[in-house]
Amino acid sequence: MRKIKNIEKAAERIKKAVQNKERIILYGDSDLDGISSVVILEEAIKSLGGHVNCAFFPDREKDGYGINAKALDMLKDKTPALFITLDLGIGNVKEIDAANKMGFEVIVIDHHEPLAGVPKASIIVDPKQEDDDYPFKGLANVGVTFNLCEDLLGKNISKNLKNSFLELAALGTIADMVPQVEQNQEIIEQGLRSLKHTFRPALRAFLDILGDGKVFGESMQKIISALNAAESINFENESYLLLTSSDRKKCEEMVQTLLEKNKYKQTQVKNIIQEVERRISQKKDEPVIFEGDPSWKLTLAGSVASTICNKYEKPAFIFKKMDKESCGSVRNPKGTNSVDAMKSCDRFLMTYGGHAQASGFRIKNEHLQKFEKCLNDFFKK
Ligand SMILES: [Mn+2]
Repeated sequence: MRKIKNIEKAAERIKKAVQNKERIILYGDSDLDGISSVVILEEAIKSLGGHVNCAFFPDREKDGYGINAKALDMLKDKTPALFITLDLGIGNVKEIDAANKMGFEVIVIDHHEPLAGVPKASIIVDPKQEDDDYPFKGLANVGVTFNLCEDLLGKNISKNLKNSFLELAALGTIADMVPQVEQNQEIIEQGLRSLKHTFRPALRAFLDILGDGKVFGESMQKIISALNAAESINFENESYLLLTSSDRKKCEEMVQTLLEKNKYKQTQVKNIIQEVERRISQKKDEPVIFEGDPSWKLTLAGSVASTICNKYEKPAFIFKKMDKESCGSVRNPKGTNSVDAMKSCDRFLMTYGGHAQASGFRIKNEHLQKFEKCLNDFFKK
């Protein structure tokens, strides 16, 4: 069977690090895809007898998406170490140069589109890298990581452990909104089947609180949005702490907190959507919806953009406008490509990246108008 490029290499390198008791740092994106990737890789490493020194999650709002200078600065006294990125990293050319200089060895596990150049990581696993001939390109990052964990543990993987990985892989895959076909479909089916009987205290707590174990319906969506509503503070993520906790009582408290937070988040999202709709109703009809505001939270931009994009069937660029820069999320209707659009306007951007249907960007405020026009021109074609 064909494998994702470099996945065996990455597994071998991680095994060696475990044997040699090297320090291992996991650095994941703060959404459920990134978090579930970190959790299952950490548990696979543990099951090999190894130990992860720290799991780090950037706050998208404060620190920005991906690897950033602040994180590297906080981690620099941990060198030498194996620095594994999950659900991010493929776009961090500069930051990975800096990490290399500090003495980290970087392994990138990602599923995002590579941009102009790939970073100088020691190993890159990303089904979307140019010379990867793995036939299925639609895996969520947790799907890629699940493949890696299977390679790491080989025949030693117990049925219970595998099922427990699949439960998180299913939730992360659904949360990341990748197409539910081929291996994604298998992961989701097997994972949800197992979820009903989960041993993981956090998921057990969710099912008990949300009631009657209707895993396939509403409860599951609530679990996903609650886990996605978690915040990363000082590079520590609430959902990660919850999913890795073995304290049943504590899990129940954390689940309640997250459910509350999510409710509040949903109200805020609704308010922003109303404001966006008010604004577009007063404008002339353009191919792209492009709206930002200083009061909008960046962490809500993705949800807002999704709803707007689905409703109006247009690319939606929703951003938080800060003092000098703006940062936002993009959602595109099927058949259009947000990354290609931004590539054609990249002279106005500081950074950008993601997938055809979902991506993000950062821009200097003085370029906002030119960027908007460039996008409209692109989609007029
Ligand atoms: Mn992802």
